[in-house]
Amino acid sequence: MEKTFIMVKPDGVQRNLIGDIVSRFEKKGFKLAGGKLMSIPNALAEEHYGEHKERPFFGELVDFITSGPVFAMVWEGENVIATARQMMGATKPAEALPGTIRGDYGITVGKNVIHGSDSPESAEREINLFFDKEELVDYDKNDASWLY
Ligand code: RTP
Ligand code: MG
Repeated sequence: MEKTFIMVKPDGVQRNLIGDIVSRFEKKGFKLAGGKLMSIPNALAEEHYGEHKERPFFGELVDFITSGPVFAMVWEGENVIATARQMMGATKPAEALPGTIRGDYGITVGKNVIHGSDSPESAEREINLFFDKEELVDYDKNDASWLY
């Protein structure tokens, strides 16, 4: 099943949005395969955002993402990569529609609350960057004999 890497950025953690964001993905129906609160070391931030190395905002981006804890997650489900990007909304919160995470909670592009992988290739790369194999949990959700 398809998996994607989702991360509540430092602004989202500081603003107590972890629960809301986890809840949106749960209610949508996706399955949580891994999650942890962590501080991102500088080298990991630079590797994660490697595609933006030449951009003028690269330094700011790395400084911000390492400025406080993030909540890193792996979510699983049909079309989860593209659907998560829809749920996040446009990169610039001013362009993100109401009802999306950035549309509801963000104001500026530098502090846009959430990261999500933008393709199958980046999802695989980012999951491997942030999670060890044994940190991902493979389990069923359909054995509900004990649910009322
Ligand atoms: P992300 O990687 O964080 O999920 O965001 P994204 O795909 O929607 O946007 P991307 O183009 O990958 O940019 C990565 C992050 O860089 C910051 N940014 N700042 N100052 C600027 O003009 C600018 N442009 C982009 C944003 O925080 C964006 O999420
Ligand atoms: Mg991106």
